[in-house]
Amino acid sequence: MTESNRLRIAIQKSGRLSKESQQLLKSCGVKFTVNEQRLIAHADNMPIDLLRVRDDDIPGLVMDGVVDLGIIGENVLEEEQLERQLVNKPADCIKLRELDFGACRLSLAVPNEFSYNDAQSLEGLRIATSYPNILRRFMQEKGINYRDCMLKGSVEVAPRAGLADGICDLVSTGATLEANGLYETEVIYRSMACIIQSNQPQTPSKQALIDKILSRVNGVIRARE
Ligand code: PRT
Ligand code: ZN
Repeated sequence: MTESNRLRIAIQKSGRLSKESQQLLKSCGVKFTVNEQRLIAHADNMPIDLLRVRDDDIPGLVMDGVVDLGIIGENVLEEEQLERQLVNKPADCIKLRELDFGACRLSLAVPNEFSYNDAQSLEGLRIATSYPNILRRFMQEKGINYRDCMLKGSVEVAPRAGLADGICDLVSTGATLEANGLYETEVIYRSMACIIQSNQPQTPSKQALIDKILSRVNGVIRARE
């Protein structure tokens, strides 16, 4: 029995979005206690269950209607949407709003000694990334041929390790690029955290709860501005 009368919200279990996702929901009046060992946290004062999962799983859980809402970086949402479109899986959901945390950009970067003029400088080169679909879209738009080097982590060390000529990775302060002798050449996607809803039909009571949460999120963010 996978249907539930309780609203299911997927948030990142542990990582850069988890504290702020929990804080946002608490500021909206959702009372819950997280047990680090548990996947699910039940709210005490509203019919809401929080699912604490890897961020990469959140868009798919929402698009498949397994959960009703998710809090996720737009970068991960966009990448999953492009991936699902390729393999004909459900790729739709409703972006309720952008949030006020999780700011970063997906950028191309090359070693300091690389002489870069424009994106054409990457023609025929190998680029390490965890975002192959967003990278492909950008390179196709520019008409540039390149080769992939898919890495889920440690993307920034790929050029020094001789695995790739450049990288396409998330940047916020730029300190990681600098520490690895790389410089940023193009921003290909700008991202914030966002809240998304499954496009499955909701019962009136669940939709009313979603509307209430969203209106409180709007209020919380307005007050923080
Ligand atoms: O375990 P799980 O799969 O859930 O987490 P994760 O390791 O995949 O993700 P996590 O927690 O690192 O990031 C979650 C989300 O936070 C990302 O998808 C982005 O939406 C957002 N975010 C914001 C960032 C950054 N800023 C960021 N700086 N995610 C990653 N980084 C990394 C980046 O990959 C690079 O290694 O930080 C480094 C660069 O930071 P600077 O400050 O040195 O430029
Ligand atoms: Zn992840």
